[in-house]
Amino acid sequence: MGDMSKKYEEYTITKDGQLMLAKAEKEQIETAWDRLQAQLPQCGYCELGLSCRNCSMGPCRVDPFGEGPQKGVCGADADIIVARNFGRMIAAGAAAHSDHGRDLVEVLANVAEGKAPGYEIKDPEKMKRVAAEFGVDTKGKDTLQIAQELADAMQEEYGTRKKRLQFVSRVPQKRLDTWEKLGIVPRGIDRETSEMMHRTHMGVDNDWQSLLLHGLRNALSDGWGGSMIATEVSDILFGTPSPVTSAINMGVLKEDHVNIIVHGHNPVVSEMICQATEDEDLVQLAKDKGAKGINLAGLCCTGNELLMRRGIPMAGNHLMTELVIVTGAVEMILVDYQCIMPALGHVAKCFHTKMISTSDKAKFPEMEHREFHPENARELARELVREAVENFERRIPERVYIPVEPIKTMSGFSVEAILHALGGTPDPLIEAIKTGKIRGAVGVVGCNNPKIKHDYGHVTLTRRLIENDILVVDTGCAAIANAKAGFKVPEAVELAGPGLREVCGALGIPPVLHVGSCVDNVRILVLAAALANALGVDISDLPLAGAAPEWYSEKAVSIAVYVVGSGIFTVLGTTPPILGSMNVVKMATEGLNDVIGATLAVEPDPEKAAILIRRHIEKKRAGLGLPSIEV
Ligand code: SF4
Ligand code: MSK
Repeated sequence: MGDMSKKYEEYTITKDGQLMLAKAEKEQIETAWDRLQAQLPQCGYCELGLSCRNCSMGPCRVDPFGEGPQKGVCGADADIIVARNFGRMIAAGAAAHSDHGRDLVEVLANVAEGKAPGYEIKDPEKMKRVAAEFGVDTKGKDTLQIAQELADAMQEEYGTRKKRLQFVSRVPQKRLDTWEKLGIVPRGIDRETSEMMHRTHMGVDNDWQSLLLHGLRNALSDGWGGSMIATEVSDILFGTPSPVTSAINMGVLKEDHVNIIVHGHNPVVSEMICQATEDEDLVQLAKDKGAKGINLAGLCCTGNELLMRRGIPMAGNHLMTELVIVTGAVEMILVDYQCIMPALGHVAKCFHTKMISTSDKAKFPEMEHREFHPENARELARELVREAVENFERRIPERVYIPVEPIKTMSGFSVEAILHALGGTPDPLIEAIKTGKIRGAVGVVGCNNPKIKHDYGHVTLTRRLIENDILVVDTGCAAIANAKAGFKVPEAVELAGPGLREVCGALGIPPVLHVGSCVDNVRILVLAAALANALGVDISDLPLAGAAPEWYSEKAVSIAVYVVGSGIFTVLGTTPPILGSMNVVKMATEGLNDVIGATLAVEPDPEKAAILIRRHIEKKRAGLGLPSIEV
């Protein structure tokens, strides 16, 4: 496979990816890269955001060269069409994260009612803290009673009756003042998404600026609402992460074990699968079938959830999800929702791998649907693990190819864990920033996209940042890329600049901290708010930035917009479909600075993105009166 894999160096920087792409080619298995080629050239109107199909007078398009039509049938021009399309991307992303949060709140309520065997409250102390924020009186009440009242209060967040979301109380006052002045304080989680869909219906909001403002509010209802609920309730139910060591890349699959993989985003199913793989009778069954045991691994953000909390090994990120099946070593993949390519079932058909969909809202071609609910989760998880074990006999050993050895990685850096590592307060971090040992911090987040060389954007940007004494916190598929590159072990401080090396070395932590899955980007917001409050400044004054070098999903758009709305400059590696409107582009990349104190930038080259970010960080340092350098 070695020679054949050379040509795939253009597709991915990862050895396992290159080798598996070569195997896929040899076995004539189609991947996302092949399908991208088949799509080229992609529609230019859509790329620019200039096509609209919001009603049946259309579909319409606006000619970017000024020669063809300049307005849709209804009269919408380029600015309106681009802003409406962008707004709908935000709404879809916010809806995905927030509905994920709602599912967790429902499990919390079921636990409280005793209807979720196998689930429990793993972090009652955190639950009490969050309950207090929601005004739940915890005195004299037992854990389940508090869980019920907190679940009820959280469900209220989704509706329309409130004037502002509860977690807005975590926002520094100066930031909140800005939101109030602009009228973008998020009210109800579903309300803001629903209002975006209303505004973008034909004949409603036809002012591109007002559409963009609501885009900010909608995204903030995700960041400080739905996603924040998802993260906090996951911690309450499954435990708040603390540092843990594990392994990563396709080498985590084991030739002599039954391999089961969980993929998607919501830990509700995977936590139960994890428990079942440890059941002694099922492990014994695996041994009876000739395997040495049961090996559980993760993909994408469901994998991140298990890695963060339980140190379960991680097989790969978004673009590795098809290739992992091509190893021929996987007995079963269980998916929940989000980022699951509908191609997976077709790839699995070429192997013995069983594909199982588990969510009532996410069904896929060529997958067997076995629906999980809190009441049946424990039993169904056992049933499915048993079936995976039985499937081991169908594996064809000659087709098995596990291409690399795993890499060590450290994970589990929740805000609580970071503060603990710092000795209980953010002061040492603030001190290191003040002296310039750490120049600033950057969240490197987001997906893979076959339009960008796989993992190249994440790894190159992160490498340049840490070399220049900038602490990186990462989530999602970016976090997986950086772990595969070896950045997440304490020894990786050797790759960092002298200041960051000294600080991380003294604390025994890597220079790149894994803070979780996509919804866990809110941990970065919470940390940023804590730093701003400690310094008595706005988040936008801090030497911070965000980056999504290889993003593809609508959720990433919502994240980018709520990060900017929270005051953090953010660089995107792929261009969002807004280039058809210079007004929207100028507002996003310049004008927002006066409005909200932060902007978006687009820079596909991660080397240049690193320079942009370093300049921004030095500018913010100078603004705070801290020593700064020329970049
Ligand atoms: Fe065309 Fe306007 Fe209908 Fe969009 S809303 S499809 S621009 S007529
Ligand atoms: S899984 S949203 S590809 S980060 Fe969260 Fe990865 Fe992006 Fe999905």
